[in-house]
Amino acid sequence: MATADKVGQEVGKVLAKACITKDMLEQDPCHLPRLKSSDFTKGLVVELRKAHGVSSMHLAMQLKYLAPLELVADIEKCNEKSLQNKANSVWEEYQKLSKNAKKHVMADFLKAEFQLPKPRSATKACKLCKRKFDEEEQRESETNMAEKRRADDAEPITVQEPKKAKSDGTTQDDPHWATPLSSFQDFEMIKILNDHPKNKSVFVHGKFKGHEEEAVVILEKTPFSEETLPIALSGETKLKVGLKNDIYGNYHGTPPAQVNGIKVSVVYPATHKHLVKYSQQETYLVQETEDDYKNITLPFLEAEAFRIQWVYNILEHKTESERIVYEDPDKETGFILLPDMKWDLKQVNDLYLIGIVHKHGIRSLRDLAAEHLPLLHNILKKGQQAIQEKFDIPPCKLRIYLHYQPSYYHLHVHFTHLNFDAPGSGVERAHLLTDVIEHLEMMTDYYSKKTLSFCLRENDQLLAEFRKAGRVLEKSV
Ligand code: M7G
Repeated sequence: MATADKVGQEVGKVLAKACITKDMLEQDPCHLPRLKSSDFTKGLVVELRKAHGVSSMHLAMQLKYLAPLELVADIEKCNEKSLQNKANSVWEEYQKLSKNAKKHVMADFLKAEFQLPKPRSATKACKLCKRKFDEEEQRESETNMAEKRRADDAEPITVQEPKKAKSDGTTQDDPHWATPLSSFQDFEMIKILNDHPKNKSVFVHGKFKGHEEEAVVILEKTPFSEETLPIALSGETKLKVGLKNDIYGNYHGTPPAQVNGIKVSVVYPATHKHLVKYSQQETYLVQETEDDYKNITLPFLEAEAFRIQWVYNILEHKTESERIVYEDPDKETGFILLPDMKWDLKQVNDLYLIGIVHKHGIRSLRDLAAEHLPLLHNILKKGQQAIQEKFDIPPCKLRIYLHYQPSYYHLHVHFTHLNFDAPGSGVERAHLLTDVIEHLEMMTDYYSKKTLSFCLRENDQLLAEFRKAGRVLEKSV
């Protein structure tokens, strides 16, 4: 609640000054009209950032959506490295609060009397923010110093550092696909890879005109949320009658854009493995013994595993740092807890977070032994605590598990809401963290010895390897 209080006070003050109404907060800010300049003084955002540190920066970003265009330009020029990234996350920050916390924010907001904040040094109420701000400033200045040192140390003839080639053939210099998309203009659909009418999602293979790289796009209709229902059930939703018979009616409804969003995930450039992963295929259950792992799986995944650069980016705070829900930085037992790519953070009943361990070299469940128990206990306990604090969800409403096989071979734990039928939470793939802990407590080499079952798909190369070794039960014996 302490966090919600803090957010409440800050949001309240700033929003009141910016003349942002309760209604506006309940809508997706991208759809709102911008405020008039006079409502919003130039420099306010910067002042707030100085005064309150990181959490005000989040606020600033929310305001960015509402602010007059010239101020937006100003915010963008702020020269704060992480400012742009945070911009995209600020709305999520507010959305992530529990219903109660949101009410809190609102209450503070409605009764707020605006006062320009005192200078940072005089701010007592925001010690935490100030500390974060100081740390961030220090980190930035260290990075700048390091960059400067590198430049100073460079051979005089080297004007620029040589561009490093990445494994996908592009260079470090901003490949075209590094820019976030703003629409699907120029997208050319090649094929529907898979279609899930039940989940209301579709997986599409395509390309962008003029570019060679392939893309996988996943479109998914999102669940309704209590907060947006009043908009969906208002005069703004147009209804076209399909059938009316006595007391029964069917309609085709067209709700306003802000409650009509879909979740869009894009893998671009997508590799052949991604296309296989997202394609519809027959699946087969295999039982992997200790020997199968050593002779078939391990050599295969050493050669073939998915790139895990995205994991290192998260662990090194290069990407998604503003989305981190909790971090324990300990090198042995620490981890980062953050929203899974699959969760849009719009509602907690499909909550999906992942805890990624700081320690390198633990590929999967198979590598776990009793020596990892402190790490696993820590993830379980601190993960539960963080989710309770942040989202008001108790441990008894969480499904906490590891996948075997995972797609990415750097140990991570899935945290999903019990009410959510998350993909991959079935018995052939999910292993409850509490069970894993207990098994290791009983027997340290449990997971290197145990025969583990999992599904493989028709086009999966690993299935071919199991078939080659005669290890797929195609007929009953
Ligand atoms: P997994 O068990 O290795 O494979 O889980 P799965 O994807 O087949 O389930 C990896 C988890 O990481 C999945 O739940 C992914 O949705 C999630 N994930 C994958 N990527 C590339 C990202 C990412 O870039 N950011 C975040 N936050 N989550 C990701």
